[in-house]
Amino acid sequence: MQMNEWWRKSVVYQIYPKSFNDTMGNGVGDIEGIIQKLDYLKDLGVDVIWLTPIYKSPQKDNGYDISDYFSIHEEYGTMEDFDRLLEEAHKRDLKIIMDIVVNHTSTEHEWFRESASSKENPKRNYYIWKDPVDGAEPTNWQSKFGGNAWQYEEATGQYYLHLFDVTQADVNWENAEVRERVYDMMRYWFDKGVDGFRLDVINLISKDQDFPNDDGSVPPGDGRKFYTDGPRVHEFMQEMNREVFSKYDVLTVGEMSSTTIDNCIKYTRPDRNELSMTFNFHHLKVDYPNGEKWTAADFDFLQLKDILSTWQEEMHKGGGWNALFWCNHDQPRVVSRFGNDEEYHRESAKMLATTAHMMQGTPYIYQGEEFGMTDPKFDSINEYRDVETLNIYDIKRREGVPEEELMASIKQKSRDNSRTPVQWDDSENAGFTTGTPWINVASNYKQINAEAAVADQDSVYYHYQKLIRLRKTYDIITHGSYKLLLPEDPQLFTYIRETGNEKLLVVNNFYAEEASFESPVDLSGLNSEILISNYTDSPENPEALTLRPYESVVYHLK
Ligand code: TEU
Repeated sequence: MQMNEWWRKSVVYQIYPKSFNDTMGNGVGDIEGIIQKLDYLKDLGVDVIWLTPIYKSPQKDNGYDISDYFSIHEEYGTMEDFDRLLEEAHKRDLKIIMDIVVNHTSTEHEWFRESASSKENPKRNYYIWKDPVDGAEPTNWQSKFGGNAWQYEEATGQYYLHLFDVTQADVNWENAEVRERVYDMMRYWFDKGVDGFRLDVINLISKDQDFPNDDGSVPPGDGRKFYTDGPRVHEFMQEMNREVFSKYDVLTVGEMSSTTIDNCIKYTRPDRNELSMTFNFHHLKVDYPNGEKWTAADFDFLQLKDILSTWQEEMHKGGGWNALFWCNHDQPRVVSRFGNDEEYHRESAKMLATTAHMMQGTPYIYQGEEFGMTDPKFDSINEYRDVETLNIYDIKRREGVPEEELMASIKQKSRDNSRTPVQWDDSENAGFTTGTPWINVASNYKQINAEAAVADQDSVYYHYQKLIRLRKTYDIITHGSYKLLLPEDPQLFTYIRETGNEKLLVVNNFYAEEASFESPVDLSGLNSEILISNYTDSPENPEALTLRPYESVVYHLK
């Protein structure tokens, strides 16, 4: 494995611009607001900033519905603002990666407007159009945002495919001309100096060209098996790398919906020349009973540590590379989901940070995670903005799901849980805007905000800062092997990293109850040093421990 790429030791900070920092007073975050926080990010110690889409967009899916890849959405600012952000970030030795959405475009993109205008239009085959079958949708595939994945257009009497919202039309990757247009656009941003891409649902771009119905014999029966990690996906990744990525020193991270370990090893093994690393989401479905997202449920702890550990062990063995993350703009806040956002807020947020950051891969910190932002727990559907949440609400209410049951699942699972404005300080609107925020600020902003965290040496913020520094200091975090210990323990998530005669023992109590730990590996004769703990007085010798609520300790042993 080539281990010298810079991104293997980097930590990435994800910014959702709409909710980050508003300097125009229109209630929406903007590029100038990001520039004003670059020193805050530099002090945290991150190396790379990932911007979710800032291109021109109708904002039906907050920018993941792009109508022009070569201009900046006006609410965020201008291209000159972006150029200034890039310059100011690079001055601080901060890299910027952009979010690129090429599985679909907005139906307001000029390509789609031309494609939809007539069957003879030269751009007709830029998208996926099919005739009705028996007077109905061509297949029974389901949109990820609810409902059938095909939309009928009267003008030409055909359906177009949309795996997401009806305003997000899937692009036809079988068309070589389309691929060339996409590569031209990628080169444009790399030639400006952008340091990489996060590629949105990139493993969905190759569809089974027979477009078969899903008979449901292989769950979940929504058609995803006919386009997930599809027939030509690796061919397309290798072409994209050959035509574009290979010509720049960039980080490329693929968002892989419903993927497999084998495919992620193929996407990221250096000799295959595809991507640097991948996000997978299996560990973030352990509170989906029977795979159903929209049912409120506790998470399955044993499944959580089994999935994370299997991915660690198999990707290490296979030469792949993981993006490590607990949350992003699509997921609930991790301290509310897997920790304790009340009595043990600080201890559990630090424990979760340590659990992820001591693993092998490139860690991603989602805006506000670094000081323990929580879910907002909105009670009324009127406070939600997310197209997926609102679509699901309408569909489930029409199906007769009781309002109280439905709102319980939305409160726990909605993507808006991570999209409330960053809580900068205890002033009005948490210092996010002088206007009316596009979505309400969480009510706990006076207690949980960046300013208070930076002023408190024992805050979650400084725990993240220290974890980031440890990654720069100890090669074992980057290169060491991974092995889960005590897999059946109902409270402890404990693993060991090894390289040569050096070990990292990571012991995490995931619950408020005390837990006993007896080391299952022989540690005798090894010198032990605590690298980080979320308590000030954890025992120096790890051989036998009584762990306090959410206690998390990393021992360096040689
Ligand atoms: O997300 C795709 C994705 O897999 C999740 O949105 C998931 O499908 C959804 O939450 C259903 O549970 C990417 C972006 O991160 C997301 O914000 C976009 O909405 C989506 O693609 C479409 O571009």
